[in-house]
Amino acid sequence: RFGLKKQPVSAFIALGANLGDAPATLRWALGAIAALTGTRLVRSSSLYRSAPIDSSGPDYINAVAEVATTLHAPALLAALQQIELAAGRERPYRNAPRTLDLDILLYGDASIHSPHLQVPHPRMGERAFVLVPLAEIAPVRVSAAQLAAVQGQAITRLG
Ligand code: PH2
Ligand code: MG
Ligand code: MG
Repeated sequence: RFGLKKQPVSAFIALGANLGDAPATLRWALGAIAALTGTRLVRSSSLYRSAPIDSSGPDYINAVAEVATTLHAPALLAALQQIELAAGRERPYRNAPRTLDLDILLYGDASIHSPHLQVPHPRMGERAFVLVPLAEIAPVRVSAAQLAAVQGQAITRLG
């Protein structure tokens, strides 16, 4: 209605890269996310380094960012895919090494089960490279049991 603005939703985005200058690409991507229409970057985690999980190639650099956005989830996904493409993302096969991967982890408290978008991200609970940076910026979103379940996966916070 006239005079009322859409309420922003808090969403968490996982960033990952293991080709090219991954730290530089992740920093660039955070700026590109912050510049999206109707979207504010609330906070972002440190950068982390870890070995590929169910993937190959060089070590990954990962981070997690929280945004407040008025974009609905499919529009946010489309915008993130545009940023991936701008970073030279190619998809030769599933879990191939990549210049940039941007995944929606959480979108408010929504449960989304469409062919192209599943939220919460179905594998986030199995991955230290998601849970550790998420716990850094949103400790209430990650339980001690979840962190314990991935403690065998080595992950290094970059200075
Ligand atoms: N992403 C994957 C598969 N494996 N491993 C690490 N360490 N970091 C990732 O971002 C990652 C992965 C699929 O998106
Ligand atoms: Mg991914
Ligand atoms: Mg992805």
